[in-house]
Amino acid sequence: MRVLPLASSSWRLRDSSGSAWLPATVPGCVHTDLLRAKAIPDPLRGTNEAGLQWIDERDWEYSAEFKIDSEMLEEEVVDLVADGLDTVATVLLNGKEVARTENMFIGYRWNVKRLLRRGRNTIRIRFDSATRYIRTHRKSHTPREINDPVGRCTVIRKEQCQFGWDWGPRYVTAGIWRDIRLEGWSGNRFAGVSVTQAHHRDGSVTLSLKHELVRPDRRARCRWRISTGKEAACSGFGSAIVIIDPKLWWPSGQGAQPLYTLEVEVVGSDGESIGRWERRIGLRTIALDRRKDKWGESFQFVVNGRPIFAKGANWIPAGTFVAGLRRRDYARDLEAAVAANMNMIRVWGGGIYESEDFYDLCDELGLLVWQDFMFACTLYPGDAAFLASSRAEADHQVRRLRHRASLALWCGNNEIWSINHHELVDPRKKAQRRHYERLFHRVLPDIVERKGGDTPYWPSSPWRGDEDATHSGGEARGDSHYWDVWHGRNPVKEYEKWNFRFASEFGMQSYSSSATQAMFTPAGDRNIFGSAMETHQKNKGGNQVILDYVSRRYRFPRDQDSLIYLSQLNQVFCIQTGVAHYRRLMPRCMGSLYWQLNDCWPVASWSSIEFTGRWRALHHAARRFFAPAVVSAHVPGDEVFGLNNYRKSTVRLVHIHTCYDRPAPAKAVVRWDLMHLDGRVLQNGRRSVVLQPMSSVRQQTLDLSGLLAKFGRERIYLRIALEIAGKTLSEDTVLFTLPRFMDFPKPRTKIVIRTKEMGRASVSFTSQVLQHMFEFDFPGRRFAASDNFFDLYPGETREVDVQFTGKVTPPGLRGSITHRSLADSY
Ligand code: BMA
Repeated sequence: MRVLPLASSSWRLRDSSGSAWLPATVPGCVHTDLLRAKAIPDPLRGTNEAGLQWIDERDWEYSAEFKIDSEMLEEEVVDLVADGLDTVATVLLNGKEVARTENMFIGYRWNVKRLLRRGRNTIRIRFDSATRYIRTHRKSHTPREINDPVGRCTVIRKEQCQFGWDWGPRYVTAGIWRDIRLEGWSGNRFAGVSVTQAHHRDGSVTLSLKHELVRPDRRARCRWRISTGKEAACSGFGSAIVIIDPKLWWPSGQGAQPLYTLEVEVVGSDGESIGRWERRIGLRTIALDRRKDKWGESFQFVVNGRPIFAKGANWIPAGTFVAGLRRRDYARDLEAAVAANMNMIRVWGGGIYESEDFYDLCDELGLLVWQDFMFACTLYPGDAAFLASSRAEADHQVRRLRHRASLALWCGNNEIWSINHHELVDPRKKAQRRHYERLFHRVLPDIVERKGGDTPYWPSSPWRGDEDATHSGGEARGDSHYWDVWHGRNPVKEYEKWNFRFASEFGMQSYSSSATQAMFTPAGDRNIFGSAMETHQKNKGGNQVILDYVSRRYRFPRDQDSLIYLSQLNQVFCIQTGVAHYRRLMPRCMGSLYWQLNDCWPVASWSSIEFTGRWRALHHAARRFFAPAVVSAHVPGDEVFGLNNYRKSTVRLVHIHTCYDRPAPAKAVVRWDLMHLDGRVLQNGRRSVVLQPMSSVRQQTLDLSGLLAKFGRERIYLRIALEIAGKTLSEDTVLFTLPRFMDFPKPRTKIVIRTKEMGRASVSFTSQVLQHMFEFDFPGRRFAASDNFFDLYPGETREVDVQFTGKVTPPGLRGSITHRSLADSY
């Protein structure tokens, strides 16, 4: 195979109506090219979004010249290979049309030999306006819109959140968004290998290789070589590889992630090599285990025979413009996911099938991937052309990703069933149901079954395996999205009302830090109801919802920075309530993926990592509540407000639970201290326990009715902790009333800063009183801290490691450190 890269040619771009040519980047897109050429202001800044909507009304043209030598032309076939064209493209070589495309997610390949000539050639790709395509195609498809403010984005196979989402801007872009090249070959072409694994009782593994050739050759054979990099490689001939002593791949927290490099060469019946294929694979089995049990039907991922409680979050595209995102862009957030003790990421269906870098990282880090097909929320058309295009897309993506160690599930779509359930079961709307079923119950599962190796398929998220879309259905089977808290504005306690089998979405918004807001608007323009901030709050009424939940729990903030801080504390409170509940439910519930891990621009959103990479309070908390060994409290009852604001509390008992998901048992100590805000210990206790793998145990129940009555629920708190080998691995603070009713003493903090080598510092904090959700910052500096947003207990010193980018000195750090806790917010 002879390859001529085209992405590195010098590309130019112009508006097809004949504007001047601008330099272009491939892979890239129109918006980022225009920005680079200073032809538009920064799309992520201020209110620029509204003024840049003209871009998608135009047609755009990319052009480049390249040289071809005679050797390439001596090949029998020369394919033009485009891994991604976004989206309505006409491809021309030397002025002749090669093809037209209308699906961003298909990798295309056309034999263009007859159009090429030795020496200079020209390639031109014209992108027609996708919004015009939408206006002129499938006019009869007019579904109820869920996210697209203009409408009908589901008629085109293009990244759906480009059309606007409740956390992202509307930038309908165009461009060559993945690699493009020429591939010359003769005789035959080796198109890929499907590798399936059989894990035997004796521990050995057999890999079965099924090679795919463009021209059938029944006598073609595989020559293979497999190595881990550490041990001597093994090689052989044939379609089966037996590995006697396999090093198994595990999700993070369950074991190591050894990856084997598998090289396969296919030798044709003429004895000539047809081509080579090389990928990294992991030896593991992954099953979605759905078996009848006492609650209904299980929904759990089983890896190498071991049920895994899925801990993680939902992934959206890592940028507003996805072309050209690099490994380091993905590494930042995926490494942060693992640092927060996650083991699963759900690639949500309104974005893109991610790049190889993304899945490389998931394989290396041990992040299981729940992979949606890219269909989300709104109903899709079902005409033959649409289905054929979706089939080709699925075929391309399944074959591209099937060897991935991390790939745990293919899921048909995001929420189309649950959101449109009423229409889909409506007997008067049979065609819609038919279209839905064809795509998600026939076309996609068929491809996964035939081409996807061992990866399971699940038609939608959420889905129950039948028509039931109720919460109680999710208590028996399938996966659930729970949005009664946030969208439904229900009390946060209602997370505990439902015993879901698998919680694949639930979320609470907060504001990005002011450091991240500075990316899009100056300090003087950050009033949350002003237009810059509202442009960066996409959920309709989102600000009101944040304020609503914040005001239920906290005092009126003294300034906007305090509001941002409180919005983040509230987000922690909500998601922690949910996750702790789902983990306590184990093994009935076997997964908890919150909405959402990351952002695609600086915005108020449900994410735990801001667009700049800064961790919101939630991400620090996630590291704690997803830890392998945790202690958590279940406090039944609630504080309720009756007529005329009369307040009553039914809180009395505290159940202290441990949840543990490491593979080996551990001896531990559960401790509790009932504290008065003035520092007195009112009652305490400890209990030695043995934590069994995959266990959730109620270890202790305290009846605090007497002490609550005696000291007042506003003045006491319970501190719970879990120790293993003398080290506190998990701790938490339980409050018995809303924090706004508590008189947290005004704190003073002693800070000691010691710098170490290479921009590292250790910072220790001591306070004489409880400081709830203590946060520190070094404004203007970039740093990563081993912890933040924690409770600082009276008389104790908390030491935190901080890694700065750049040199630091103790006086410099002392001069810039800021800190606060809840008592400073009002
Ligand atoms: C879920 C997702 C997204 C959405 C999020 C927040 O339902 O699937 O479509 O962005 O909620 O509303």
